[in-house]
Amino acid sequence: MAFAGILTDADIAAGLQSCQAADSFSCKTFFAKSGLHCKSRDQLSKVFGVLDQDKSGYIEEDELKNFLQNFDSKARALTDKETMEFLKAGDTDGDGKIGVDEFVALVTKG
Ligand SMILES: [Ca+2]
Repeated sequence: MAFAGILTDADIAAGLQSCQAADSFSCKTFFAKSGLHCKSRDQLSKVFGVLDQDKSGYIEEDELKNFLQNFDSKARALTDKETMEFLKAGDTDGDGKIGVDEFVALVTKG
């Protein structure tokens, strides 16, 4: 199943392949391998809507932990270390969660 009609199965497989081992996840690598980094703001807003599982308008720590499972239900959860690094990378205003603008900036920054 292609993710929100935005990524192909091959894109998703390439992204997941890059972070199979515990503590090997890098959001920058995942976004590059999956091709998310070159999607439009509209498309990334849709992706954000999927990742924001409780529709709070933010991606919180527990949602980051389950990030990979949005792409493949059999994927692993992120470790606490990976989750904190992901949050730190995206949370530029320091409120402890990632908003849509922060998400788009995080994904598309080279
Ligand atoms: Ca949320």
